[in-house]
Amino acid sequence: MRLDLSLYLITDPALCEDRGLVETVVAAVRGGVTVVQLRDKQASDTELIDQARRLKAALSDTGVPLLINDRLEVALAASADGLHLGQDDGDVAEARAALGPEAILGLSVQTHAQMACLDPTALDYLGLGPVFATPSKHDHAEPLGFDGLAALVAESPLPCVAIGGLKAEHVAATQRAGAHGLAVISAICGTPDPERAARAFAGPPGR
Ligand code: TZP
Ligand code: MG
Repeated sequence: MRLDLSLYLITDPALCEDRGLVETVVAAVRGGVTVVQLRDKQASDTELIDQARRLKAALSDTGVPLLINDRLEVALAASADGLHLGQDDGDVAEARAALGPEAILGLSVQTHAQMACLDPTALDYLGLGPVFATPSKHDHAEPLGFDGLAALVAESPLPCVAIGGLKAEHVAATQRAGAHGLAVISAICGTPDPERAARAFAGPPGR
């Protein structure tokens, strides 16, 4: 499946609660989201597999890939399009071997040391951040700012998506830093109109 990192939505169960997970994601995809990552630290594997299957069915006609955060077994059981791993979430080579060559595999990178020791042949993209401090992730690393982001992107052998406190107003600065896209939780999930919130990342109509 083609990977377009332009607008990468990460789900948050609390922020999607009112509207429902599937409805929130479908609306956001109508608004222009190009990748969806299912992220829920509290759900059991069984619950997450069920959510992933429902999301996969809802996205089936859109060409938008569904990735699973952290949990290889869930990605496999739900036939998701891929997996996103943090630095402590398991071995990239093992995940690639289990998922196969066609799956999308991403890795979070926060530092130059992490960038220097990753294996680009096993990965499709990197998530770089946080750009800004954010309440959406507990214990996140020191924020990079756009200069720090640009310095990491410059060393990356793979396409990069920036993350952490990003809003529609940050699209231009993120592109100037060299990232291929923005990954967001609250700027889309935490809004009353996820479709409209996603659309804002494409800029004003007619631009
Ligand atoms: N990883 C680094 S920051 C972050 C994750 C999962 C949370 C991003 O959420 P938000 O609401 O877009 O700042
Ligand atoms: Mg993780």
